[in-house]
Amino acid sequence: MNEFPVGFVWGAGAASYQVEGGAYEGGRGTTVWDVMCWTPGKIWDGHTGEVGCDHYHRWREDVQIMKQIGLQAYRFSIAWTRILPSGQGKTNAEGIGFYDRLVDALLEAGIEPWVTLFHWDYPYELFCKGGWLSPDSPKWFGDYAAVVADALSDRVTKWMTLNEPPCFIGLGLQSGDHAPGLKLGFSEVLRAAHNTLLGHGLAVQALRERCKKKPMIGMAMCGRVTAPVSEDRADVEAARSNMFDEFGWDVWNYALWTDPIFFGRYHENAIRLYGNAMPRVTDNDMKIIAQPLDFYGMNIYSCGFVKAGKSGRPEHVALPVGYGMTTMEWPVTPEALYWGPRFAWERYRKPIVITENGMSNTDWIALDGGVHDPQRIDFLTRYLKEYRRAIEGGVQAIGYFQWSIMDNFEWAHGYKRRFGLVYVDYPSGRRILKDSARWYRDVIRSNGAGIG
Ligand code: IFM
Repeated sequence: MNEFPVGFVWGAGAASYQVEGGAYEGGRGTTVWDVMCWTPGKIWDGHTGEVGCDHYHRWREDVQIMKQIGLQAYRFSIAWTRILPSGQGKTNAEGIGFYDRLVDALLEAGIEPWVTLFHWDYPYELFCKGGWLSPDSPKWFGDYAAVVADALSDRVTKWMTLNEPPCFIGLGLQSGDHAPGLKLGFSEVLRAAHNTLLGHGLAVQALRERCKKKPMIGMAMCGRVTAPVSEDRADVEAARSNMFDEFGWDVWNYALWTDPIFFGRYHENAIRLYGNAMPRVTDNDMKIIAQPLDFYGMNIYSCGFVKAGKSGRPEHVALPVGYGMTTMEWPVTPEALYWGPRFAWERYRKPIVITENGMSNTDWIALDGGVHDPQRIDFLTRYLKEYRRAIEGGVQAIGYFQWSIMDNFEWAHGYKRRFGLVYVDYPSGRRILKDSARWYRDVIRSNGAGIG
């Protein structure tokens, strides 16, 4: 198989706080990321998302660029506080109007909108009321989902509830590297995690109840992908076990999140290890969380490797000295896009969508005026080949979203990391297609055959 399956979706993504800018315009309410950026020393070089890529003003041009690249789908997130400036209560017509126009322009350009409800820009007013720790937080999120469904579901049919809960809970509430910058104890971290799962469930219910067109619903999850050092059965089982059965005092195990969603229960190893730190869970909670989903969105950038140790337990295997890495200092491990989808498919039997994959690179404008990024082309080619191998091996996978359509605000790293297919010259706002954007256009045109 050279091509990907018929109907496979090729897209790229971005998130509201990372690209929009217009932070004080259109009635948008304050978010925890605004506050994080105002806090000295939190973000590299004092950068903020106040202007971002100025997508809030340049969205028409951006849609045309997406069209030029031939994107079939664009994954973007809604800024909760553009819709509900306080996070709940009064809606903001101007904010809804922004996404209304964006959705219309995308459809007009033949690009399908894939909407993420929450990609980390949590309403500051709700944070002050307890944020994800509040027992009311699931309802706040569910109510917000209902408002968005009412506004956009006559045209939008692809939905993701949460983007990467391990990040906004783990980095936001446990390590404090991301907004809101808290360092909570583990039982509170788990309580907040449980509330996000409940919020996810209520949002799915709201979408199913209110969408005017039949929705396809998933979320965009991340976690620790593990690959075996060989295809030996014992190594493969060790890797699978490491990915789903090994828990630490953090939130990076996929199963912590998606076992409740797909199986309606927490993993027994988590329950055993965390003991009294586990949240009090009712049967009704699990009914809410385990809403049927249509796809499993995975954001995958790299993986670790294990082998079967003497006791049969997974043993970590270090990468060779001098291994390739991106400017995020993430290892270049294309196997992640084989083993991640394969293990997830085998465990949950839900169609996979790679909702993020890409790399940050040392891109700049060359003397000839172009932006040449052969590393990104090589990186994406390697990863896509592994994804195709997984599909050939029987994994049901229905889409791929490159991260990101354009360079953007990379959270605590500010603008120092460039992930885009499109280069953004921040002082002028000028967009320049990188070589990888043209390469991706050919990949899309050939339904993946172009990767060789
Ligand atoms: O930029 C982020 C994105 O917001 C969430 N997933 C990982 C990307 C790269 O760090």
